[in-house]
Amino acid sequence: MYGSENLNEDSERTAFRKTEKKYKLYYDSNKKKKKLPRAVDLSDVIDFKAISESFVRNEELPVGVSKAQSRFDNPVFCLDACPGFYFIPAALSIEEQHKWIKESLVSFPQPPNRTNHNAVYGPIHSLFRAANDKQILVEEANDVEGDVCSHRWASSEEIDSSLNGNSCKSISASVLLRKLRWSTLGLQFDWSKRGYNVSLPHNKIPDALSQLAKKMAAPAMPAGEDFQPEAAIVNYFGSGDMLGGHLDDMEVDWSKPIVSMSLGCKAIFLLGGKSRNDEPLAMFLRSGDIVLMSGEARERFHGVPRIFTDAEHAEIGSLEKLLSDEDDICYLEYIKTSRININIRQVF
Ligand SMILES: O=C(O)CCC(=O)C(=O)O
Repeated sequence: MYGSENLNEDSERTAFRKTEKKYKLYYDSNKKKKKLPRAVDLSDVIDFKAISESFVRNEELPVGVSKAQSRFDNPVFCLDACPGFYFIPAALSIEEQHKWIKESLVSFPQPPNRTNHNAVYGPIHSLFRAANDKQILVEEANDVEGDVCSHRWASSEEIDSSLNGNSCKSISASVLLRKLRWSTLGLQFDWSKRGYNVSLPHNKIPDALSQLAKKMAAPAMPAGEDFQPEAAIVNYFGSGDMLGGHLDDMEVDWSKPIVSMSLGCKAIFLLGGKSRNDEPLAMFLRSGDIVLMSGEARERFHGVPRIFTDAEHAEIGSLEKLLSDEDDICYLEYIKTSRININIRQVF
């Protein structure tokens, strides 16, 4: 999945790649050499919020969109041409969004959960707190084998005084937080092997997340079966970040959905076909939306070419209001320019 941005010449020419390029964030410079985001035509992007509002008003749906059976208050939509794909607009309340943003920043990247930083720095504890305290990660010493370094958090004053000018490798927690791209919960996914490594130490998916995923998975579940959340990948996007087209095919039973929740800035999601040559549909994902992909939909390439961090398009006004307390400013500062996706999976 990650690394799929490293594309060869052939994949550069596929319909999926062309659509990714259409929506990706590019900058142009104006006469004063100021970088400005290039305008993009969003008229083809499916807007399930608008569809939902018009459905609630007059029970009308655009051609190709249907309402699925569900016990939720909010309507659940499907696309007639994409069996197994479900979209639940505004599935999470603003309070739930707040809770999961906080968890995604504070507890989900905590060891034994792995993050993209593991490969370089080993396990890192308390990254979010360290970023808020303006701490710096310093390399202490190589271990006996000489290939694993231990690290600790230090303040800049400590570095200036106690390290006495000795050069040592260091990086600020705020840079590491900005570069946090994923963390994995429950059974740990091994990106190098593109599979789950059940021998890696792990905690179970937190109970509240598991309960939420079970409830949200219901519209896509085979009759009489219960969703068993065993693993989750948390993706963190900053401005300019994208998730290239990929398939999630490492789970055993594709009849079970992937439950995918969006938090923070609005994004564009591309839902393609079984080949990268199939032209994908583009749709907006907003904070609180949930997507389910099960059955045939599991065989479709999908990705996120862009997030919107400008005030007009990010659409996080209600979150901004909720996070205006002093205690929450740190979350607001992060989420104002970021998006988090938590996708929960049954592995076996
Ligand atoms: O960020 C998203 O909404 C999609 C995430 C995704 O496709 C994945 O992690 O497999």
